[in-house]
Amino acid sequence: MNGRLQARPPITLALSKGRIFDETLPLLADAGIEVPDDLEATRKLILPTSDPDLRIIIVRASDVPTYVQYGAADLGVAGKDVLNEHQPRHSGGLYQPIDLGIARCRMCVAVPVGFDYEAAVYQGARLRVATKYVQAAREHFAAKGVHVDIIKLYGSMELAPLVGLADAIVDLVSTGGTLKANNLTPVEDIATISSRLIVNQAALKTRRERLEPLLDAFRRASGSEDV
Ligand code: PRT
Ligand code: MG
Repeated sequence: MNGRLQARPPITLALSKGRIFDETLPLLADAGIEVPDDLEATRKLILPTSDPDLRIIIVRASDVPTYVQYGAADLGVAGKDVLNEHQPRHSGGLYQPIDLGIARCRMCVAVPVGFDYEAAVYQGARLRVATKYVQAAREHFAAKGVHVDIIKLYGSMELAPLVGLADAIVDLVSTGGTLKANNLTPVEDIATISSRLIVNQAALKTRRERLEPLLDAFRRASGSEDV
């Protein structure tokens, strides 16, 4: 032992590009934290912030819980939709203390305009449902007692009913513009969605004095109660 203390990595916050990054920045700014890099212009995946002890990593939206669960990130911001699909859902390691109220949308069942969804469900037809949200769709239709075949897709769900891949989709809707542009209409709401701050449980214990002020800042900036 040479007696030197091992330098600890800065607190690491995992965000995804797009609306989560865009809507988290103002919350950080409220906490006095600026992100100097222009995300559009840089290809960097690790971004410093004005706080030397806080850095941001850029990952796919659906990978945020994985980075936080394994402790590669101390914190992250992820949609409730993503958290609901994350496996194993009830594993330890992930704590969801704050609903940030950002990136809001609804999760819906949608069908082509003119498709009689109620009649199809009433007649007990076996519906084919295309979605990225397999878990949520399964739970929704099981609770209704409707038999469905779920077809897993990774994007552009709106296309599936237009080309005969599925009768219905389960997707996120915010303005409704995408459904409308593809001649689809929402027929059922499954859930309201917003993004949560998630925290690695071990980090919360070992780095509590660093993380608590950040959590408080997020709570204040989002005007959120603990969930
Ligand atoms: O795009 P990528 O495959 O990398 O990942 P992602 O789609 O998971 O990431 P991203 O950045 O698109 O979304 C991140 C999070 O934002 C999601 O996990 C949701 O919690 C939240 N969010 C809020 C949304 C929307 N609103 C939303 N409208 N995510 C996706 N959409 C899509 C929707 O799937 C549909 O294709 O936007 C389209 C509908 O929008 P409207 O406005 O036309 O209704
Ligand atoms: Mg997307």
